[in-house]
Amino acid sequence: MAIERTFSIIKPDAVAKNLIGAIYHRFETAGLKIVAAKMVHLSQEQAEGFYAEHSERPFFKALVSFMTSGPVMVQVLEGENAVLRHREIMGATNPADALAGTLRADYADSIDENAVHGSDAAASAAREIAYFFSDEEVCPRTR
Ligand code: RTP
Ligand code: MG
Repeated sequence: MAIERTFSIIKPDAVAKNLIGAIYHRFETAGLKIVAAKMVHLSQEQAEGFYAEHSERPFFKALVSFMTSGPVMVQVLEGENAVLRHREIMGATNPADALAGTLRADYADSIDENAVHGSDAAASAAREIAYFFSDEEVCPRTR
C-alpha cells in the first residue's frame, strides 16, 4: 500500500474541550504524520462550501451552524492507507455506534457534535486538502 494523504478536522466541540493534543496523540500513535495544520474559525460560506454534498439534507443547517460555532483545527495526515486508517481511528458518525477506543466513542457527545471529520475516499481527500491548503503549505515528510 502506497503512502496516502487524508484530510482531518478537529471540530468546535473537541477544540472547546481542549482535546487537540489528545487527538493529535492518537494520530501519531497510529503512525499518521501531520504534514500540514492550522486553526481556523470557519465562515458560513466556508462551512457551506465544505459540506456542499449535504446541502439538501435535513441536518445541513444545524451542521453549518455547529461548524461555525467556534474555531476548528484542520490538518493533513500522511501514512499508509491513511484515508481508511483515519476513519477507523475516528469511529462511526454516531458516537453511540462507534467502537470502544475510537475518537468518537471517547470524545463525541452526539451525532451532531461528533468531535472529528475525516475524508471518506482518496478523491474527497484531495478535494478537501485543496479547499484549505495550498501545495506549499503541505510539508512532505522525508524522515
Ligand atoms: P464527517 O463528514 O463530518 O467526517 O462525518 P461522516 O463522514 O461520518 O458523516 P457524513 O455522512 O459525511 O455527515 C457529515 C456530518 O453531518 C452530521 N450528520 N447528521 N442527523 C443525522 O442523521 C446526521 N447525519 C450526518 C454529522 O455530524 C456528520 O459528521
Ligand atoms: Mg463525511
